[in-house]
Amino acid sequence: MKQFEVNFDGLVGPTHNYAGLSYGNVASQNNANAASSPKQAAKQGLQKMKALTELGMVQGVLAPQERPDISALRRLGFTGSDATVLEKAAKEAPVLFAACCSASSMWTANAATVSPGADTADGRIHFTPANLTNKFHRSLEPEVTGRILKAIFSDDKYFQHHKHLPENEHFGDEGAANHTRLCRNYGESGIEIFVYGRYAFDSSKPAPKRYPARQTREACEAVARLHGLDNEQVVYIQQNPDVIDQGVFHNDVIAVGNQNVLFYHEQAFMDTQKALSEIRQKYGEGDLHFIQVNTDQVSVNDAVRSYLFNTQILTLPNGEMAIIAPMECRENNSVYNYLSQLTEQNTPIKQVKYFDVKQSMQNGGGPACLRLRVAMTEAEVAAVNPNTLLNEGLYQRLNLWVDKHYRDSLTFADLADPQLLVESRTALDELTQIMKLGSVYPFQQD
Ligand code: SUG
Repeated sequence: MKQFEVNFDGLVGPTHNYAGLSYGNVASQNNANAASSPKQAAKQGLQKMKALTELGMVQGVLAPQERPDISALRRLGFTGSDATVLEKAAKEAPVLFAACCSASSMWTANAATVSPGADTADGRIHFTPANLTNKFHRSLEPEVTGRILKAIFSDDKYFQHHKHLPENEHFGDEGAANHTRLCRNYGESGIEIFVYGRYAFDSSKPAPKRYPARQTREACEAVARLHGLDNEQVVYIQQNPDVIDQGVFHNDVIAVGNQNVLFYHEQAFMDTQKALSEIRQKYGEGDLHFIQVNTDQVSVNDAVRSYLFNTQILTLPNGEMAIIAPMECRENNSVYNYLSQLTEQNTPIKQVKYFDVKQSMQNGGGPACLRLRVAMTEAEVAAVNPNTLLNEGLYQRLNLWVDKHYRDSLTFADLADPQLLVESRTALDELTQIMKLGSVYPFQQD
């Protein structure tokens, strides 16, 4: 039986913009109010997806969410026609309004935590959408994320869906961005690593001082319980609070794993030696590569600016691994030098490919933020909604769809344009038909 890791990338939505909504995410704050290009953003994402299929990978697509989120604005007390709601909210509460317009669902590493069938008690793939409670604009995502996941992974013989954790900071959960899995083969049981920023119910434990820790230990434990994971196969690691304070708002900004490789920065974790020895002991027999990048090779600041660790490590069909990196890694000298010598070392990583995902990077989303990994067997892949798996035909169709519906440029003032709401809904309605998702959006259900 063949086994795959399928990357489900978020298709960038038509309202992609820079609103400076993510305190603690340096890029989001630095680019606040810059003009964005939704069209370019969506195309950059599609190009990366297409390139991965050309490398022989199975590539999936996750649909964006409905924005502006009129139902959220109504829930917050804005009334009248949709156009009036937009106008009043933009004028009276511009920050709230911007939050309700964010296309942040594009970063599907935050869509959910996924445990493959080889790890779970009932042998099915388990999904828990992330509640994303720490940021208001992101907390609007989990309900529709759950619906989209169910429309893609609908066969309950293979797939089990849970509701997102309680919507409270105590259970702050950011999904796969703080979760990685090590294994020999994708279809064999592996070690699931959950990384958290703080304990919610014990304030005596270390926590960052400047920026928020979005993920709690208690949330990680709840997800592991829901997924029926064996404690002997789970490792919980606390993120180093000092790096959160330097802009590492998710673990996937400072560490990434794939199969028998864990690639991480020296300062990523609170107690690195303890974590590594627990991983080694639980992993058992077999080659395991801990690739540690030291501060004198690449500083935390350079890692955050280049997104060296927000790279995708892929196992190619020939068994070698490749790193999918953002162009920013090529432009940073220390990072580029590091990556150039890495492929010469005795590790499975043999090549680095650079991609332009600048539109996303400017909001703090690199290649790894844009994808949700699902390790699957051939039978499970066959049970996925086939209209969400990228092939030449879907790629062409989605490109034409973007050309037809997306704007070249967007500023804050444009977000209140009632025509943008019409354009977005028209686009999404057509998308649900292309991808055969059914009526997943609130506007399709009213
Ligand atoms: O949650 N940025 C996202 C970036 C998410 C990156 N994901 C991972 N690391 N996996 C966030 O901070 C910025 C939106 C704005 O400012 O307009 C934003 O939501």
